[in-house]
Amino acid sequence: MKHYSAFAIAREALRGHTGWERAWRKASPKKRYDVVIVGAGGHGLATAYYLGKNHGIRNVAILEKGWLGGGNTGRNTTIIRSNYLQDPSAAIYEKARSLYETMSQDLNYNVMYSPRGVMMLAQTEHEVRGYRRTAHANALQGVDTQFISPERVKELCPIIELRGPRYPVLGALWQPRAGTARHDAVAWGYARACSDMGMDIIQKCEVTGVRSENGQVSGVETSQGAIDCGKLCIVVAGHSGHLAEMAGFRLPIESVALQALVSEPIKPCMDVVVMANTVHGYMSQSDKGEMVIGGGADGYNNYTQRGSFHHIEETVRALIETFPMISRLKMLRQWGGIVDMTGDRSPIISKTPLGNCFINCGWGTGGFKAIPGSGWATAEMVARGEPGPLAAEFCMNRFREGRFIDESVAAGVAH
Ligand code: FAD
Ligand code: PYC
Repeated sequence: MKHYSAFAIAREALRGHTGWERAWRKASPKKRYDVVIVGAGGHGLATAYYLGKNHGIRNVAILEKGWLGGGNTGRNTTIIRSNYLQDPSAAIYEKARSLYETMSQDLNYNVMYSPRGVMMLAQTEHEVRGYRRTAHANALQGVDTQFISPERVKELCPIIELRGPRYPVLGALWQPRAGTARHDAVAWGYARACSDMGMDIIQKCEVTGVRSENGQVSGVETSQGAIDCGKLCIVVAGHSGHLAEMAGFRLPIESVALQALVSEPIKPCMDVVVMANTVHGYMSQSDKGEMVIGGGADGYNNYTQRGSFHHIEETVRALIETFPMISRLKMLRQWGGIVDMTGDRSPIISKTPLGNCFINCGWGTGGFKAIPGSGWATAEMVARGEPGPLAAEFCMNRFREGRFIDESVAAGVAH
């Protein structure tokens, strides 16, 4: 793999950009792999990357039914933060956030990580108490957050109206090192590094069946033929229930659409991310100048990977209370992704009833921020056959045993 650098850009500029090579190889399936990963989203690719990098396992295929990064990884609003309440969540999201800090150097790929700060507005007394509690918990967990006053909110984000008609801003939970990254660059950066390690990324390869013998997976059926494997790892977000059914087990997961939209580009007006969970909206400004906006998840289960008019209206109407200046903006486009939601709003990183089959899912509305930490933890579980400390609490047995990791507030998006 050629090293990307300022020198390489200058060299290519002088020779008409004819020397760039493909970022990842086009691969066809081999008969057998040590590990097959289903799903080339951020979590599947990061799992493959850390399998190679941390555990030396490189005979790996990543199978993707569409194009890599074309699921939720390429459809999210790129918010990265680790201000969760429960200890297992803070540990994995903070691990992920810290890996994001050095990801561009680690992958030699600019993922445009921008630690611009994220604030979650407190707009009711209940939220004030909740976010103060989170700030205390984060202090004990080593996650740098503070509860800040309305005056500080206004200083950090001058376009906010503190005295909204229904919900005044009473303060905010502020994480200064949280921020955003370019979502598809994260997928592309991992893909390039995986391909460089000799792994096969096979696009347009849908898994249609899981073969098993004596409680062990022996391989998968795909739209490009049968593939044998030593271990199988399912990382398909909104399609997890479907894949689990193929493998013969059930998951405590619901699939719903989550939507977002962007405005026309405008001059820089906001250099932090703001989430307003009471009115159900959040907003940041992209490097292109578009206002990136999202709201709550659809209220009914569905697999429609697209936006809807009532969602634009509800989200924008709510946000205008807190950001009156957006009332004059034109909206450019909207889209949706299918998110996989568990009852406690925490992910599943787990062994399954099949001995050599593992699953990573349930990130719901908030898994972009977790990609590197999740990939790290899942790779460790797949390599060793047992979850390590980062993943242990996220096993699916917690639903049978009643050991929920309740993050419905920290999820930050209304469900
Ligand atoms: P995906 O990226 O969806 O990857 C799964 C892949 O599996 C897909 O590419 C799919 O095609 C493939 N697949 C499915 N079935 C099969 C099959 N049978 N065979 C082969 N391949 C298959 N999170 C945040 O942290 N911050 C945010 O700001 C944020 N905003 C969001 C906004 C929206 C509108 C949406 C939809 C989500 C948002 N999220 C956010 C959530 C985040 O996007 C997801 O949690 C995360 O991207 C999940 O990544 P993944 O790799 O698990 O899934
Ligand atoms: O988890 O921070 C988040 C988030 C914001 C929008 C969707 N998810």
